[in-house]
Amino acid sequence: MPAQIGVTGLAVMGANLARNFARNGYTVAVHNRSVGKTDALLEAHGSEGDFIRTESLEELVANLETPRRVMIMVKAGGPVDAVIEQLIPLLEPGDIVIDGGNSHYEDTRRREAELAQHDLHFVGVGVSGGEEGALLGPSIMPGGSAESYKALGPMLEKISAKYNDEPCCTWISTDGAGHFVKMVHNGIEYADMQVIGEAYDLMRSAAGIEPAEQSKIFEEWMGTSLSSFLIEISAEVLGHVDAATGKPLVDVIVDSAGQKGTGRWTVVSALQLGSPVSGIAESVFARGLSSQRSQREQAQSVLAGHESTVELPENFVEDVRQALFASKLVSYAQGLDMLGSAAAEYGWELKLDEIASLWRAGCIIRADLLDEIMKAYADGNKPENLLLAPAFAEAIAEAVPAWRRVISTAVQLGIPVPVFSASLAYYDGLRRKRLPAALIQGQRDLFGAHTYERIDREGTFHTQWSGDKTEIAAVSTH
Ligand code: NBP
Repeated sequence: MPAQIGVTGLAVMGANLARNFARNGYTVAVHNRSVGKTDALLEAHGSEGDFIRTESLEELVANLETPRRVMIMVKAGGPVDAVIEQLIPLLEPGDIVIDGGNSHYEDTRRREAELAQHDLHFVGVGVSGGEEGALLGPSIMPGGSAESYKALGPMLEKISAKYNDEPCCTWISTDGAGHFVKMVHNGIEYADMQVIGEAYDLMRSAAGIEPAEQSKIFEEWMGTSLSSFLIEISAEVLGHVDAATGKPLVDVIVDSAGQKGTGRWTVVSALQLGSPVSGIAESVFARGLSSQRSQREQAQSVLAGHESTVELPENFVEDVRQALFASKLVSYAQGLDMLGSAAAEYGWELKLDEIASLWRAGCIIRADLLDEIMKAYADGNKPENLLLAPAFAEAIAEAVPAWRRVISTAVQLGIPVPVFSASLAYYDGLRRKRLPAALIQGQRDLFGAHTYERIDREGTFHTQWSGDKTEIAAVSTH
């Protein structure tokens, strides 16, 4: 029997996805550049379902039913292009090439256009959930043509994570939309992790609450609007004692956070789109700062702090919880707003309620909050910003007093809370009647004749700064 899908690239992600397809009843043809990985997979897990062992891409393709579905799970970047190049002459019009790796969405857009010239479908699929998700059910964000989804979607939905029996997989939109949404998901993940880190640091450094006790606090927070996978695992990490030293594990881990690049991609894309994802950006920068160990070491003795003593409010822990919740909401609002900007730029029809629904299981940012986000965008509701949806405007308003208190405390004590602060600045910036951008427009007009608009008249204007300072109507040079 021919296979319904072929997977090439059997390192950890490809092998686990292949097993997931096989465990769900599909016949899977498997291939890896070096045959050792194929044999290792079949030896260890060949009994889990129907696999067809192949040694070349020719053999892989020859074993597939039509339209052929070939999933590429090799290292992102050049290797994906190399495999595509080898596949093109082997395939026929209507066949579907799927890239389930962490590819940049611009690469996916380019590849989709190239393969369309050969009448081949190219589907960039965002897959979230790491190794375990790939095996047991990831959150899946497929792009590509709607037509290709008809032949591929049901299979992806079957192997995806389920939330109340609903698959965490739906067609996102054309070309690179799936990889774009996955990328923004990762940006939100960075911010979500950082705000939890800031909450921990505040409770530890300002209130002296030890990790073991914080673990219990985080467990309690699982019963609140913060309930999420990241809060749950934070409780576990904070409660873990290092066997070698008897200290809390968090105290013996080097405080430099790594990154693989998708958070950075989110911020670069946001800058290109003019999308103000300040909280997400600060979370990426915070990881960067944490990694500058030499500078940090020197700064400890060189840079003065001048911290003040602060009397903590009685309900400091609850204040921190509210500040964390509000900052987290802003991260989601910024990420979703960025999706809106990308949709306008690339002509994607992104349904934000469906996207929120995909993230409810299988992925790192799964959280109860996503149900509420879905509701905010359901029934044709299109708040321009998540924070403008009535339920969220109300929820964040309740947290604002605590949010301000917590950030003031952090500033007085010299505890950096970059995402808490950037998120509050975003919130205040959004709601403020007048911004100093008016002065910036004046400056730009003075030094570069960039012109400005007036609040009381249509048109574009320029003040003749180096002349008699009268105002003239001008053609915009923006
Ligand atoms: P890797 O990213 O480590 O890539 C290893 C695979 O690429 C091997 O099968 C290797 O073949 C193959 N390969 C390379 Br390298 N160059 C090749 C080439 N020129 N031609 C053909 N094959 C080539 O694998 P991974 O960690 O399983 O990740 C796969 C994808 O999934 C990546 O895009 C990664 O970023 C993404 N990923 C996602 C998550 C997630 O949570 N969503 C987690 C981890 C990874 P060989 O065995 O012959 O060397």
